[in-house]
Amino acid sequence: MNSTLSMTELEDRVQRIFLRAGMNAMQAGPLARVISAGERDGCKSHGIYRIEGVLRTLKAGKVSGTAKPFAEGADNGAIVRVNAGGGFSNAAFELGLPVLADRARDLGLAAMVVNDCAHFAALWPEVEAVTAHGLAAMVMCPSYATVAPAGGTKPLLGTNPFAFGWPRQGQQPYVFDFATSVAARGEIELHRRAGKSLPEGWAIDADGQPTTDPEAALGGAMLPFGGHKGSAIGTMIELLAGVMIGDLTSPEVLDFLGTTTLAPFHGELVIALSPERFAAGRRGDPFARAELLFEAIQGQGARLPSQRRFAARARSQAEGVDLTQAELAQLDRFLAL
Ligand code: NDP
Ligand code: PYC
Repeated sequence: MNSTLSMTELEDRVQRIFLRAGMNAMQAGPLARVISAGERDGCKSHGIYRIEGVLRTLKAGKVSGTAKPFAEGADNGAIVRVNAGGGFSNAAFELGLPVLADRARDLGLAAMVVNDCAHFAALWPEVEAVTAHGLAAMVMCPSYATVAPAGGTKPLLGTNPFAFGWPRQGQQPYVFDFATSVAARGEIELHRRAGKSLPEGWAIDADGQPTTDPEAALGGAMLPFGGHKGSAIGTMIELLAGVMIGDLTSPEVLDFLGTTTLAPFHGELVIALSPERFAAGRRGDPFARAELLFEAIQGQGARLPSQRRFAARARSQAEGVDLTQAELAQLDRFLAL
């Protein structure tokens, strides 16, 4: 039988787990919010299942639970740089967001570089936060070498998520957010825990042969989505959000950690764009024109990305977040540590 918790109860419980583990409020608060939001929106691969990995990473000394992110560089240019101080990316993002939004409005576009962070989270909370400022957004980061390049057989690229958001007046933004592998690694781990086979085409085993066995997939390599196309986008993310920002690429992250059981440690790139400034009055209001496109998509019976998530959110907000007894017991166990 399942039980429901209100968002406040869930966030409070998750935050207390992290505070008990020695984290400061600056780290624990944003982490509790992002993990609880994952449960609220029906994104189990980045919900409370991630708590265990956070605690493991803290214990292994591969992230600082007491870090205080700080701004780096003092010019007023388009690049806003935040150093996470070895903590989680989420606190650094929250620190840099107001400056990023101001700069993007002033200049037409701005980018936030987050360096030296542990990063395990979904990117849509960040994309949504930028769109709340009336700006379009792109967010990307590497992870650790777990994905074979198209035509290859060994893990090299990360599952490298890419997210995009477009603000909409009076309704939820247009947002997509996905791994550039066929599936996020979290999905493979959840299949393993549930004793379920993977769909075909997700992974290869250590000998480079296709596999539907989650265990063999975790020991082999995941595959990029869309063959050479996903492989190239994954590589672009290594270049822009690894090499270009002076931070680790996915193979370097794996060398640094020596395992994929801890949260990856690298950087992140957040780009904010002002649609009004780019359109500069040509062909009318860009937001109104975007609505025509969304209507045409839905007019064909297709759904917009994030519609499922927003519906799950509305349900959770009305009825509470649904958790199994096993999940609740796990939260209690973490609280008793
Ligand atoms: P999914 O394949 O579950 O979803 C990808 C996106 O596509 C979502 O925005 C989803 O919207 C949308 N979508 C799904 N089906 C349809 C459809 N039929 N029509 C229109 N849109 C659709 O994502 P992944 O498993 O690839 O990634 C899950 C999460 O993992 C992401 O949030 C990502 O940020 C995170 N991740 C994080 C990593 C990290 O290193 N921090 C690494 C890899 C992944 P909806 O949600 O509404 O279904
Ligand atoms: O689900 O692929 C994933 C992932 C990697 C790092 C954080 N999430």
